[in-house]
Amino acid sequence: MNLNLTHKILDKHLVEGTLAVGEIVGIQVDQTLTQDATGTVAYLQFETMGAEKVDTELSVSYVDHNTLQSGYRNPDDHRYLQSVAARYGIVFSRPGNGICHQVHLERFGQPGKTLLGSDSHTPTGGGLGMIAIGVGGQDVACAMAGLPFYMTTPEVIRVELTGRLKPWVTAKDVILELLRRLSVKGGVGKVFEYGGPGVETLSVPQRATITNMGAELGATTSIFPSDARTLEWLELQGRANDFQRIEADQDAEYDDVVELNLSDVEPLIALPHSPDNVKTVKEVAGKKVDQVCIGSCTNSSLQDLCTVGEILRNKKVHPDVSLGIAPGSQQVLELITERSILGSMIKAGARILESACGPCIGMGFSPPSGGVSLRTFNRNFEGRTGTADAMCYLCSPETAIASALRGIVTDPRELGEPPLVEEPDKYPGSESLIIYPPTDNSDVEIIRGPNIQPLPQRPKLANNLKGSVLIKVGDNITTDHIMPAGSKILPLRSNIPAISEYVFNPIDPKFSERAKEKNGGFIIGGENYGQGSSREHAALAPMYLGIIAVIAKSFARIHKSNLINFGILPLAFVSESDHDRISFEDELHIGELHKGIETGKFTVENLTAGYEFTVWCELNNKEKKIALAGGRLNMVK
Ligand code: MIC
Ligand code: SF4
Repeated sequence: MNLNLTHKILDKHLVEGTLAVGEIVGIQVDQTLTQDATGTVAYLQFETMGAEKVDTELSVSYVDHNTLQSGYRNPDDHRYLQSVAARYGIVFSRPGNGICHQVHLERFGQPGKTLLGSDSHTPTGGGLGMIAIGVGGQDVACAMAGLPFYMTTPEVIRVELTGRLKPWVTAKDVILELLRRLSVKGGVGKVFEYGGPGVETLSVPQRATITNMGAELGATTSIFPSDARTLEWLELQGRANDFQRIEADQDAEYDDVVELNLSDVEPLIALPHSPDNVKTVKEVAGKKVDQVCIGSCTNSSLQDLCTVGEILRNKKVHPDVSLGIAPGSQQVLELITERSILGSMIKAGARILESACGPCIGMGFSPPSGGVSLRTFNRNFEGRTGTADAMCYLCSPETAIASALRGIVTDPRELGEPPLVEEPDKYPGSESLIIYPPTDNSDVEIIRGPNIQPLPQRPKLANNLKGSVLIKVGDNITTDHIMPAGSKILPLRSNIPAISEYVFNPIDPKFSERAKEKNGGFIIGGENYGQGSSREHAALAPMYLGIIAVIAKSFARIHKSNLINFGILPLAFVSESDHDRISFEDELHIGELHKGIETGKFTVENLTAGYEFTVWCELNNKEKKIALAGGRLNMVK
């Protein structure tokens, strides 16, 4: 046998197709997760499928993104989610219980299983040896209804780890090193499978930091083998029964190999405004810092917070820095309280935030105008902090806290000996905020508040499309540009007409108005269009505004399938120079669309400038049907 770990797990779950790079395969999904910001739409779609109960081994609905509850909207959403969970046999993790990925790692993840989540950082589960993939809510809804998940078989890249991390160098620096080398597009169509002698030097939470931020590489997912360290973690969590040893065969085959000597990694930091804009901390040292945030699904484990708390012991945060700390889960919060870590943080002057996504998604704790914010998070896209001109840097908790103490970007190695953080004898179950569904769900009523609006629909695909270019954007446009989040907009996630007012708001506040005036039209994009989150709203709201097609140089994986699922054609330029030729407000016409869906080729007439160009859209048979139906919901119905 010469199977790599990825193929071993996929093979066991294969229900359709063959595992050959580029081929479409159908995978059986063991577990699903949703979070509140994507969950309401996912469950609204699930409801229309008419299933009696979820058809998975485990489905969990987390509330972690929008926990501010300013006004009735969020609590309405939470109540809807809780009632849907009880109705359909889904475990419900209440607000305050923690960030979905951290809690899932602690309580539910299992080596060798498949997990589909309506959040792009679902690959965190890869730290436990799972195939964990982030997708749009509609894919999760289908998986909950027992349908397979269809995907293009990715390449499998072996990341050969050797050596051992030096003191003060962390898992965060490892993934920043990969982002520095490979860029935010470097992982598109790939799975990063970690192996080699360096693996056993990393704990499960460290591995999870690395697989979590594999999302920033654009990867389909990332995975570590399940070994003695995995067993150790599951035993501490009281879940040894969930353990299964699973690793690649000795002579496993890979599509490519990346070598990484852990001993060579240095403390690194990503500069504004992209996670791949990486420099060594030394190069940036001395820069004045206004704010430091510790937390997020990347770096909020017990180990991370204990390290931070120990460094802070008997010290004081610099007077010019505001330090916010959000523990990743109730379990972490419970343990740092017991171990007097929380006390040392409070005494040092930290502001303790709720166990939730919080500042990572712009839900409070925004930096001041032009402020420098150092965050242990995974994304530093422009405006994501909630302050349009803030400068957001991404680094390890060690670098962040050293900088919080000194008031300037500081290499943590200047702090002397690193603190010793011991594992507890046992992690507490911490299930007071978890609600298991009742066995008899027959009289559970689904509760909808006025914020829960029905989903808009799109008619079948017409054979001719005409419209004007409503916006033309460059490379690496993120879903945060297309459909921003933050405390003002996030509460509108269950109300598509209301949220659609904010499409492209950070780059063109008049976009929505113009789209409505013109009855829709085209979006022109550059490379890696739609990178970042899994939010379907970045497709659903443009669909509501009448967007017919996005014509771009290339697309990010999750966003591309969200576009198809909501009846928007993701068309790619055949010749990149056609991107340069096209102008804002040009009138475009595409004829013979139905034939184009079949052949993958379309001719676009630029009626304003008087020329034609070719675009392509390679769809598998299922996607062709979805595109013709005007979206997946129409088809499933
Ligand atoms: C993010 O980190 O961008 C989010 C918020 O978690 C998104 C999901 C969302 O927009 O609700 C993601 O990563 O998919
Ligand atoms: Fe939440 Fe941030 Fe993680 Fe997204 S990246 S799940 S917003 S903590």
